[in-house]
Amino acid sequence: MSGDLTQKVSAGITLTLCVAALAYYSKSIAAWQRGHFFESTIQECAIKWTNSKIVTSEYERRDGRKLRVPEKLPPAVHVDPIYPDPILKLRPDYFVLPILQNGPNNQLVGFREVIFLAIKLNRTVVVPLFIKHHTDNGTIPLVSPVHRLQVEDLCTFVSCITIENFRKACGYVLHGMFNTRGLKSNYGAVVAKTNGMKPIEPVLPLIPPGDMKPGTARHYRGSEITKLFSSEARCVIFPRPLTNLHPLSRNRDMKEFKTKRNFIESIDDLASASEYHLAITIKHHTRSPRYISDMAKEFAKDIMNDKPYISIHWRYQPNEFLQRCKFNPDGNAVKSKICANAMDITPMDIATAIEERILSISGLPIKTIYFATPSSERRVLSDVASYLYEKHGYFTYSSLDLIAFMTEKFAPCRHLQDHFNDILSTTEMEICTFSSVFLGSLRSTWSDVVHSARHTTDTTATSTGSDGDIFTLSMNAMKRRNGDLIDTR
Ligand SMILES: Nc1nc2c(ncn2[C@@H]2O[C@H](COP(=O)(O)OP(=O)(O)O)[C@@H](O)[C@H]2O)c(=O)[nH]1
Ligand SMILES: [Mg+2]
Repeated sequence: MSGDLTQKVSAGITLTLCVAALAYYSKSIAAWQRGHFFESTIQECAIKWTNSKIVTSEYERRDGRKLRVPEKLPPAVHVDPIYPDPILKLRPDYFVLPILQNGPNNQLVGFREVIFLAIKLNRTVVVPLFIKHHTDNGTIPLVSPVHRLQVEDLCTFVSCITIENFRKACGYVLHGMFNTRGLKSNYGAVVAKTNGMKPIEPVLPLIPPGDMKPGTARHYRGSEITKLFSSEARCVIFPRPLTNLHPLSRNRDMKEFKTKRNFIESIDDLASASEYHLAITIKHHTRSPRYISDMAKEFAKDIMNDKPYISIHWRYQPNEFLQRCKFNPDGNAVKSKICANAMDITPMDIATAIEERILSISGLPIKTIYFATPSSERRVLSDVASYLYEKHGYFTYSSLDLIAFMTEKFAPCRHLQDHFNDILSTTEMEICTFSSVFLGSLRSTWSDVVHSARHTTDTTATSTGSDGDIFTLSMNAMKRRNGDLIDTR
């Protein structure tokens, strides 16, 4: 039956592609008959992904161009924020530039931390460079911020400038670096160089001063930010932000928030807001780009027939994610649990976990599944899908369907094709965000970002009360199968 399902899925994809090709060619023949073949075949990209304020070439550097520091440094000039009248207007001549690292969702989580800090320190946020995931090789390594967030949503909330205006506003000089990590002493100078700027001193001054142990990160609370990081240095970088800041790394209170749904909407709100409240508002304003959300909604409507669906994220590829099992110097308990069990979980265990969750939801007849996973895990996906189809007639969709959908949509969009995998992953995250129920992968930021988006997005479809973690559910199914766990269902 596994073969049947695979055949069914590929037959579906082939059919979709054939219909698309037929539609395309019949249009072309009609155009040729009308005598204007050439004009009509050059289709316009219908996806509205651009933002007129963001110059793609400044963020993607497609030609591999290295930025040069001007020989004679021009004086610093005043620059306006990207949107002139944001809700939270911050000092226009003090800045913080995040230097992002790791995978796309680590970058997003880190960026949120810097926004929090910028608001507390009253500094304009520099919209930073975003990097592609290391598995996304062979493509341009940088991706414009317009493919990672809805820049307008962020920059009408808080003062932002672009990276090229940051250089101009700083006279091409960096003045300091927040001292949040134990880094090599030349780190600041290297960052300055890659951004076409100069450090004010050969070793960029640290804020606060003092050496940190190599490889360590500073953890701090919101209430400590002003004391630690206030400075007269105007143009400052924040190296490799991630989860240093306490309130942003917690997902608690989410349920309470869902019912209140009161974001910070004015500078007066900010004065009385809790740190948690600010953190959640920042998450709300750093959601995925609207064109990607729209594409996810269209996929759910047109391809998954607008049915209520459960989404799953399975992230445990042996050759990538589980490689981090080699490094667990602190003996982190959650990580140890994943490393000890992930390889023994079978597709049948995952299918059992999904089946049990679907059957436990009363009042919502779910028969449709979206299974998100990196491409190397498609075998797991196909076995899970066949089991659930055979036993219950549940129909599983996955990136295979989404790829076919996006390939057709992106045919006239040359620029988007260059970022296909990056956009594919974000679109899958959006499909999970809008699902009725979501089962994510423990210790994956991809899943964590989806969990928080489900709480900070306006949608009626989501019912976060039944959300959970597919790893623990599958591990329990495995333990019951092995007789290591008493069946208490
Ligand atoms: N298309 C797709 N890509 C995935 C999926 N899960 C992980 N990836 C890939 O792995 C990257 C996730 O890295 P990151 O954002 O750092 O999250 P984390 O590694 O799960 O904590 C994504 O950018 C994708 O390239 C998935 O379900 N679908
Ligand atoms: Mg990662």
